[in-house]
Amino acid sequence: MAGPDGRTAKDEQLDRDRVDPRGENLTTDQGVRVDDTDNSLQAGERGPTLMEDFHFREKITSFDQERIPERVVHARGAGAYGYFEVTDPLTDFTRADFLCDTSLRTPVFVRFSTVAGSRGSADTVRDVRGFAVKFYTREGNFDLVGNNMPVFFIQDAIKFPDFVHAVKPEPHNEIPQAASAHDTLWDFVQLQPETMHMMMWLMSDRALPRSYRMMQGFGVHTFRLVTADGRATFVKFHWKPKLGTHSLVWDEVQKIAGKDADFNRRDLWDCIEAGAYPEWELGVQLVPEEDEFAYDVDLLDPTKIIPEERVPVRPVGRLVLDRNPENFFAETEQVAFHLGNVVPGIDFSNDPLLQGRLFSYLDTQLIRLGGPNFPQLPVNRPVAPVANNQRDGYHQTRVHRGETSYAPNSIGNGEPTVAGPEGGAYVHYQERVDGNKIRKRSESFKDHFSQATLFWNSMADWEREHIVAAFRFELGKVTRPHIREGVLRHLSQVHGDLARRVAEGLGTEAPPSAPVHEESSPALSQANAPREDIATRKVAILAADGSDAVSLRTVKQRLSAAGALPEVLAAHAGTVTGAGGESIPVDRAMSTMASVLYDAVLVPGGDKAVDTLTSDGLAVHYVAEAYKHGKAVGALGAGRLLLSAAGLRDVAYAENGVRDDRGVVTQGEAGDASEDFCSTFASAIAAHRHWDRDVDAVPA
Ligand code: HDD
Repeated sequence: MAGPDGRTAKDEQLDRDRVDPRGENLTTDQGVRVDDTDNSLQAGERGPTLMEDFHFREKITSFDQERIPERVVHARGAGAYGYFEVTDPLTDFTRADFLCDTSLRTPVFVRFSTVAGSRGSADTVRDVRGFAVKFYTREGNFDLVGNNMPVFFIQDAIKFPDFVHAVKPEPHNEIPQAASAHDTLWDFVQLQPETMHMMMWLMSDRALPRSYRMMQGFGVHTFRLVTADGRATFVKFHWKPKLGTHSLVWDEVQKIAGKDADFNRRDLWDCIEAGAYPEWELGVQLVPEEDEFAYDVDLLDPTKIIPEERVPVRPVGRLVLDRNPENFFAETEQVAFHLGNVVPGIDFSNDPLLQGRLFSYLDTQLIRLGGPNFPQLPVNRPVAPVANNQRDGYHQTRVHRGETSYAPNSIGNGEPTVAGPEGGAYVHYQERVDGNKIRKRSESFKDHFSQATLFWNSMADWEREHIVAAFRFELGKVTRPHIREGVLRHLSQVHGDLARRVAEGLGTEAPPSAPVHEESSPALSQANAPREDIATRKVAILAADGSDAVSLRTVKQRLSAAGALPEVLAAHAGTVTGAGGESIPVDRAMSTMASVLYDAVLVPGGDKAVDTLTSDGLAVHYVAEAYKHGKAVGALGAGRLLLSAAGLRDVAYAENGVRDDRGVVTQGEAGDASEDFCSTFASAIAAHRHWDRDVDAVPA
């Protein structure tokens, strides 16, 4: 599916759809050239506008109707094209050829999103992130519409409108935007304990991804893989980011929401433009049909995981995003995902959340994209050929030839004909179903707390601290005491320690807690994410007139060589003059950026420069804030003085040689940055954050 130049069938198809008005004369939609688009047609210079001004009317009408309804949920998003390659074929489990044939490069479009906020809301809010992948396979489109958390808030799709109404801004005043910290969400939670496992994820750092490129993805539900001879295996899909799973912190995300509301979107765009292509590994957890009841959780319950330690995640392929869309509206806004888009070899389970989604996505596209022909939009169109008797409707762009649009027919040779399984047709898995029609939740869905406890047990100390702080913040914003009490009652069933610590922050007592199990799943902790790579990490180098240009250049080159993105910041744009009279180009003025937009801060030596920086409150703040957020902070020679000016008092600095004290890396000697300094600083950045610091005493 990829040409010799790596271009996919989807790329070729999209090329044919593109229009480029550059270099053309301005015309109306009817192709008539226009002589003036600045002045409407009037009866006299100061007279009224005339109805016959067709250009004016067409231009304004088109503008008036530019907007389509934003998505009810996941309105805020960013997308990219790329490809998927299977590395370990699943031939024994499925007939889907994109999962079996290692020579295929299947084109994809991926859209990441937040859930609750409107289309214009900030990227960095506490929320679940959507991770929706459209595979344009040779056998039709397959959509894997997942999230960055492996479970969901509710067990049955019929509760989805209730949940979404509760988490969205409150209906009387439309406040708060893109935030779960309000009464209605927590009221729902206290009355619906099945939310508790997901609430643990939502209150954890998983809800604050550093980058879309650094988050996991999950298909959430149990699906089925099916072979050509009709044998099925349960499957759960996992995406693992090559760069590891990393998060921001709460104080940081709140500030970034103001400093750069497009933080995650920009990050995705910039990295793809720079050729640093985001990559994930696709993994599967496979459960034979006969083991359906072998676990203490029901595989059909979307509020549960199967711990990786019990069923390992088998890596099977890789996803690479290597091209930004050309037009946000046409592609990212109009892309239409649907769980019902499956290809032969992939089938559903009876998960009641999944079953309901099978209805909802198609339904929503019909209203959002205005009728049944949205699969013809370029971003939605399969690369597999489409032929059927569906006709007409709003926005029909195809000109169907022939006399017949029905089956069976004799006039048109009976075409298009059905293929049958040998011809590659989709055949539904023949599951035997037998039961009474009832509205009743299965008894096997009843345990709402054990896996919330599992999650808590699996966290590192710093992750627990962040979870406690999140619950305190969110419940602290809840105005009705009975809602807070209701949630605390649930928390006491998750873990007594959690409930007690949250209650303390709310100035109240936790209800008595029952004993809980002690199992944990190390795979759930971000503390166990890979931490070797500094690729695409952003480093702020603080400079002023008199900075040691030699050491600055050395560190910058070393970091860049490892794929990091160091930038020189100074009080003003342009250049500063180094200690030896060198001209140092400034990438950005300090005031246009902020410490929270970087992964690390470095202060080169140079007495005069450090003097200037210590008396610049903004520079001091860059260092203090980076330290408080657990980031790597580096200083060479006199640069150490800026660190002390920033209040980093309990830190041990190098007197000579190099010292790394909990991610604060210093070199005693003035002069060029040593090899040791560069590599120690790089490791401190790769560690992502350093939570063993006492950050409370540092003002920022
Ligand atoms: Fe959903 C969008 C993920 C439950 C109904 N959902 C949407 C998107 C993602 C998810 C990633 C954005 C797709 C895009 O980028 O365009 N949704 C999930 C996951 C769920 C889930 C992982 C649980 C496991 N969703 C869910 C339920 C329902 C919906 C139970 C309804 C019964 N979701 C929708 C929707 C959306 C949507 C209203 C809004 C816009 C759209 O579909 O295209 O139909």
